[in-house]
Amino acid sequence: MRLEDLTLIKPAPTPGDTSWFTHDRFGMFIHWGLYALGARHEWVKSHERIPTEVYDKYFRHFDPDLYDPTLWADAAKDAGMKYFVITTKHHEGFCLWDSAYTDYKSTNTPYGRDILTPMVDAFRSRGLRTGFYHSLLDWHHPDYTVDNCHPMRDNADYIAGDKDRDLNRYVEYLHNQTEELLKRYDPVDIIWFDFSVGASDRFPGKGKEVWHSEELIRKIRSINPNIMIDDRLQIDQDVKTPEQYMPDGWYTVNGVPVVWEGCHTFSGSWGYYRDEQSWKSVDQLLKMLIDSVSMGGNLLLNVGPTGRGEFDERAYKRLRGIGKWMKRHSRSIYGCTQAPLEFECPRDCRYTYNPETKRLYLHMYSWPFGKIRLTGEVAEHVDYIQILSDASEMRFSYNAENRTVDIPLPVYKPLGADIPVLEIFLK
Ligand code: H79
Repeated sequence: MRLEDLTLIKPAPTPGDTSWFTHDRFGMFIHWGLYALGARHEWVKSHERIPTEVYDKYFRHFDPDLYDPTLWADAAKDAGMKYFVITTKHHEGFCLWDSAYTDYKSTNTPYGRDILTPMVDAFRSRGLRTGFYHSLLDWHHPDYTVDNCHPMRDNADYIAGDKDRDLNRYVEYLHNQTEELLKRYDPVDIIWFDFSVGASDRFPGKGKEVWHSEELIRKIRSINPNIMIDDRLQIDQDVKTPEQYMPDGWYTVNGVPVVWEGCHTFSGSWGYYRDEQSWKSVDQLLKMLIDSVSMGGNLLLNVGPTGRGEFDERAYKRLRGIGKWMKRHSRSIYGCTQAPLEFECPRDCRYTYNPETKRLYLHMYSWPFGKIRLTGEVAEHVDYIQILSDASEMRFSYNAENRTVDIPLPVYKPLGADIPVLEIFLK
């Protein structure tokens, strides 16, 4: 078959501009709010049923004296990330920017300053694109009614108070703040809402009717027609967002492959969690990135900064490890997607493919003994092979009768290639 005739999956078109996104592939999620002080999960208010008057201790003590977003932006850039998504507001309701619609914001804490503006400036100045995560849930707003995620879901008195709460006033606040953010920080590249709440036998859910999602999307596009909007307003827009699990193939909706981005944590929680011991290794994280791109998706990898405003050492260690690999291997990530369906991938390996340069990338998750063999259609297209980390030639022999390409390997894995990649130039 000719190279042009092979089957390359392209995701379904969307209303916004996803072209940069499916090229860049790798972004940094940042979860930062008052819960950094609790340091035991961003859902601590809900998990521990903490009333707002008690949770207020974090507001009164929020003073991240070491906050310097240029350090964060450098860390993201050095790790090879191309965009970032920051929690402008998480479920707790605390706002990182100087909103005209609330007093529950960073300027009114002991820190006394707007957090978002210097962050956006720092990341943009380093060439990263900007995304805003914005919580649909709000456990602080007086008009937000109780649902099955709410911290007061077991408090009968608080629940009784729902009769005086006007959820529409909250939704107006949500719309106003969204417009405020998108205008003040225009152009925002991604707006990442989270999430529509399911109904339970005790409480109704909250979805597209409650949020007035259609109207909200219209308002957003009137400010910025190209912006990417996620799927959690209960109306699919530009990107599907599998959270903390790996799809087993290209993410599909009704059988149609779509633009998708997996979001993952280093250690399980999103906000800073001091005592969490379940940190993933650099090797695991890199494989999650490679796996995602090999299935046509992106990876949004989360950092939860501390209450003093820093990424902790465990996060830095992983970001640096990822950056070390990305420095020599990002060519197998940026601009890449799933390989043509006709290509059979050798054992313990993952392909990614750059359709522009016509280069195929073979990621070797284990280093086999003696040789590696490409079989079938792919063997017909091999023009030249090198190890990506050092551009050292890999000689090979093509056998037309068996349709194989055999690539002899040294016994040892090449230095500096923790997950070795063969760059295969196709013809
Ligand atoms: O922001 C991060 C998470 O805090 C947020 N999404 C990412 C990006 C998120 N975490 N979990 N969820 C969204 C959905 C989980 C919801 C619940 Fe439950 C689990 C609701 C019902 C079961 C636990 C039990 C909390 C409330 C009841």
